[in-house]
Amino acid sequence: MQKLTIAAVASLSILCLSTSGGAAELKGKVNAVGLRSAENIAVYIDSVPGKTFPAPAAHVTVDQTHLAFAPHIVVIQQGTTVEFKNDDNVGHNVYWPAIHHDKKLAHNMGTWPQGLSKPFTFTEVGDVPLLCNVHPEMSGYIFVVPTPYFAVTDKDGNFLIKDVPPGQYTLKTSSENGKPATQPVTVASSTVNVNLTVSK
Ligand SMILES: [Cu+2]
Repeated sequence: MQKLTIAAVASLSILCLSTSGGAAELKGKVNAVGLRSAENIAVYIDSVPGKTFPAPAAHVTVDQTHLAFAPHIVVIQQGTTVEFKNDDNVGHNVYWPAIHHDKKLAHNMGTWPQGLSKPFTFTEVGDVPLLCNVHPEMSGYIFVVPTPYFAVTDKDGNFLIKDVPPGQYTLKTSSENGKPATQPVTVASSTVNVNLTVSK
């Protein structure tokens, strides 16, 4: 019985060591000035010196449902494949007029019916405004960021980025209506609190 307890304690401490591993979490709040809300703002670390990040294997789905893109805002790591899915009983189109204001990266995915999805792999970093040429009122956003260290703010502007290795970074924001903000941040081995201001 006692042996079992010791073994359990030992494995628990190994687990703690391996999950912390010197990594920390970045916890913060975005203060939105002149915006309707602080929700749906992408916050990300723009680079980790000396590190590159392989494209994630997992695909991300952007749905077209009830005549809207869902979720309205998606943040993905560079190289991620997005499955654009039509869940409405009308045909939808997906196109973007530019990526990060570069019109050469405009793309039209075409139009397809309910139940089908089409993949696209985003290799360029930047803001991707999503539109549907069947329904001009539909809009969405994909923010393609260069690292896996990103989050989206909740309705109160809070965000949490987990498992960040120690170092000095630049934290950046992207949002539908706000100007991009940057903030230097030093991450040690515990929770780091950071506040950012995003203005219109
Ligand atoms: Cu549509």
